[in-house]
Amino acid sequence: MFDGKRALVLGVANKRSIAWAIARQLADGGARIAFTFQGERIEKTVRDLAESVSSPLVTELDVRDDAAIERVFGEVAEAFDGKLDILVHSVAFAAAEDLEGRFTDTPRDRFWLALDISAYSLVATARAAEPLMDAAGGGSIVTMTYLGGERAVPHYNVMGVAKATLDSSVKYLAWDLGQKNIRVNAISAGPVRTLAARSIAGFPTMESIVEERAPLHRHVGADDVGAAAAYLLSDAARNVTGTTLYVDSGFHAMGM
Ligand code: NAD
Ligand code: 0WE
Repeated sequence: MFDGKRALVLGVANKRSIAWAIARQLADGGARIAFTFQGERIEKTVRDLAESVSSPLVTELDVRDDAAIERVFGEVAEAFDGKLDILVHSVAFAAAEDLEGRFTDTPRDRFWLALDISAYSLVATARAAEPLMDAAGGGSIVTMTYLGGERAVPHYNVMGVAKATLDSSVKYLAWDLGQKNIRVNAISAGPVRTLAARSIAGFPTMESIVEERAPLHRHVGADDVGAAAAYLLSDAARNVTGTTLYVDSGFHAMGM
């Protein structure tokens, strides 16, 4: 499905990362995949995972850093002959203290931190990918979102505001980049047990709520998200852009 395709994947932290489930799908389909990681702490883990899919490029990227974004896309251009077909954006962060207590109490600096890392980073990386995707004759970009950007989910707080910004950015990017045959879509996943999720108090309760109330009565795994991403990133979704695909066992469809 991805034979000869060139992909860049942002947001692998370990083997449980949603980004890694997506990368495996791309690798199984025959894509070449470059990876970025954030921070020395996870460098070895990401390098080992990348090596298992014969990645040509593993490089550090903190998405807050414009100069680093420019450097990384230069490295990607070099690795892939100036072309890129696929960008996977699977990055989010809010200060741990802002994912508990009241949204009302979010201070200014940490509000902007969450939006910078979790929403603006899609705009900055899509812009950097644009010339490489243009050179490839088009491309597909997928980002990860959550229902907490549309509805108030207790404790999701400033991350919800960041996801609302991300969701809207998907639509404006889809409009701008559609001109160059670049598609931009989001996947809204139900709670998945990853590094970013496991540290959240009450996460098992969230899985139970999905199992009880969602039409399919089962919680979501990273593999489920990987399979949906494979569709959006493939030619099967050639006329799909600016949309959100829910991989949440149908939870979002319920009112009670
Ligand atoms: P994860 O911890 O495996 O991935 C989050 C990634 O964000 C990590 O790789 C981390 O290094 C990266 N990151 C954080 N700050 C960064 C920075 N400044 N620069 C570059 N990278 C940075 O967890 P995950 O659950 O796989 O999260 C991936 C995406 O999926 C996020 O956007 C998250 O909001 C979204 N999502 C997760 C769930 C869930 O329940 N796990 C549900 C819906 C959406
Ligand atoms: O997007 C997310 C979580 C993203 C996330 C996780 C962390 C944990 C560690 C962002 N920043 C941080 N910062 C840290 O210090 N999800 C969709 C998973 C999630 O997180 C929640 C949820 C769900 C679901 C937080 C509260 C309530 C529900």
